[in-house]
Amino acid sequence: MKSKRIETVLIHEGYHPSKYEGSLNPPLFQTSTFTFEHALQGERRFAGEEKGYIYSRLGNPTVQILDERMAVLEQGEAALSFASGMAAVSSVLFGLLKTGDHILCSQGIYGCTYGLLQLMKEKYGVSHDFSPMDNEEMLRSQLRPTTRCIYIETPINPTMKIIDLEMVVKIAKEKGIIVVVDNTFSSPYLQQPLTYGCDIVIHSATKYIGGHGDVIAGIVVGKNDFINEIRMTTQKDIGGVISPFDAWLLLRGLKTLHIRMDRHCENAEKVVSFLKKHPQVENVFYPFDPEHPQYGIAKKQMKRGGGVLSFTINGTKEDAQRLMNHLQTIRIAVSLGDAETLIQHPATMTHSVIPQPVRESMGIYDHMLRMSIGLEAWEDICADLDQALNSFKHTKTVQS
Ligand code: LCS
Repeated sequence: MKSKRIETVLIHEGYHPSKYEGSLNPPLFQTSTFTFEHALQGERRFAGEEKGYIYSRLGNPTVQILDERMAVLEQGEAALSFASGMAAVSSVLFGLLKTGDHILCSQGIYGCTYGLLQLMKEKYGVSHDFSPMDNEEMLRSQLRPTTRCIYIETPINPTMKIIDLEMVVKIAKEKGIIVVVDNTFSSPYLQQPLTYGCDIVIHSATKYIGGHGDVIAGIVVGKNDFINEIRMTTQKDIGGVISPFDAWLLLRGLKTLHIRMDRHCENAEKVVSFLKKHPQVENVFYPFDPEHPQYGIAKKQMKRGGGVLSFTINGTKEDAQRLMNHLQTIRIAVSLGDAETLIQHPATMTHSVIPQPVRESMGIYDHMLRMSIGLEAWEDICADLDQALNSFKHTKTVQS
């Protein structure tokens, strides 16, 4: 049969009720271990001579359903779920790299991923550089003979800059470099980097995949060989596995990903047009805004612009904080992809571990705010923003 559409895959892939007493929903195998019928069965399972579960750090049926669904959603061969997005990122990087290797990274990444790169440099001798990856020439000039991995966020957290996946893959393939893409901001519904030839996709499933702000989890998708290697090394031996209950919640969240994402995008588009007209707003950053410098690339590789946007105000850091404090419906919180609209101040929150000069070279300024647009009525989100933006009207120091 022809492969199914994404909306159907989100709901059915990897599960059939007939295998589980007709249960419409995948059962939750909330167990740490699995019993063997006899000693030899245990020996065979450990030796890989017989299929079957052993211990939930090594595999669990609920988790396996999630992995199979995610692999198909990202059009990869296999997937692995983790206890957090950072467990996924670190398991991939520690699995791929060794002392002396070099990572070329998009000029902008989540604060804790930045922290991990620093740790890998200082303690394990894996170096990195940041690159805007704006064009082929620039990208080529920043590759070293030791570059083993190109690590990308697109859209970048929180600047919403876009990296051209097709261009990066073309150059990486010439040099045998592995391309890793953190696809958290788009979810597989809006962007599928493996279809452009990228090698590995990572998600903080905490965000859109879970969708309800009640799970911390991560997922990695890629080729069988790589996923098996990670399964048997950094996942098994470092041990950042997902709990069966969290996998179950993610399976529930995935069923509505398409509907939620469409609504997040529709609401974000409305908020973008509202913010762009507001006199207190300096700049708005959203991939599907025709004025976004990489609008053409975003259009090429994303279905829609997503639910996250950032903006700078005509004011100071204190004005940005005052604005946040005036909000009534919008919640002040990090994370994204939830039903609730969230606002945070990257310079003092998600990206505060990055030293200010580096942060500014990435385009993260003190008068910038990031919003994750939720599923409320867009009119209410805009009204809340409007009253909060007007709160510093008469006190602001306009930036030159
Ligand atoms: N990758 C990206 C792009 C992220 O935004 C995050 C978390 C992670 C990886 C790590 O995932 P976690 O371990 O939290 O599941 N980003 C956050 C943010 O922007 N606000 O709060 C967390």
